[in-house]
Amino acid sequence: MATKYKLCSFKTCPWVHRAAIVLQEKNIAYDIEYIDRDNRPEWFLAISPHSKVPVLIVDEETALFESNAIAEYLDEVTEPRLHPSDPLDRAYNRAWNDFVPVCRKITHLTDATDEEDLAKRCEGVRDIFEKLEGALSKRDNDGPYFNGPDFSLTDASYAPIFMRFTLFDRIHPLGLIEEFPLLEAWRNALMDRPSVIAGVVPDFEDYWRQVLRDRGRWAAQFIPGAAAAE
Ligand SMILES: N[C@@H](CCC(=O)N[C@@H](CS)C(=O)NCC(=O)O)C(=O)O
Repeated sequence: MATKYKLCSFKTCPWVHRAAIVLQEKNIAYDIEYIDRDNRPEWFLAISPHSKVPVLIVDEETALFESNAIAEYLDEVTEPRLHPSDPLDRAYNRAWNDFVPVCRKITHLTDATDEEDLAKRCEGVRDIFEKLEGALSKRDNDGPYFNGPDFSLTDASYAPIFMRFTLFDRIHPLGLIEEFPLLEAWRNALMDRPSVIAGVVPDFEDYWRQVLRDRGRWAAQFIPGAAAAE
């Protein structure tokens, strides 16, 4: 019998998005349950040691937490393998996957309180972009993905971050990613990938904007029609 998977999620969570992309890439059927971030149910708190999503419930029995562990598990049990087959390449990819938490600075652009704060945050993002551009420049191929023509777990790790960056950049263009041509091409390829699109709710961009408004973020003023809606 096929293994049953249920993904516990918040709609905007980039870490859940990473797990969903891997499920999509492998054509694995799964249920998804969205829980209320501000009112997490008892059953969820009982299975998530740090009370965070994602949790992947396997066969209604084992609760896997941590998006990286979930992605690696799914990669081991279902073809096509997304991690490179060469051990050194695989370790190198894992190392860059471990760099993803540093990239939270990119998604936290939404926390900017004014233009000055945003400019400071952009400096941090530029520093990360420089490092990623450096990694991409070491490829001996034309991409477009992290390792080249084949989509990998590392692409699944970074796609959620770049999607959120892109949504921010659309409401308040920063002119930042354009400084890094390899990174921009990688971002564009990730944004077009069907698994990346299918890994979030339909109308995710509208939902993301709504959350920005609901949380009263400074940047919400840049959403087209924001002033008229007030
Ligand atoms: N390292 C974790 C991070 C997961 C994470 O931070 N999830 C956020 C949602 S995007 C969360 O559940 N936050 C709730 C909280 O911090 O209380 C992973 O990769 O799965």
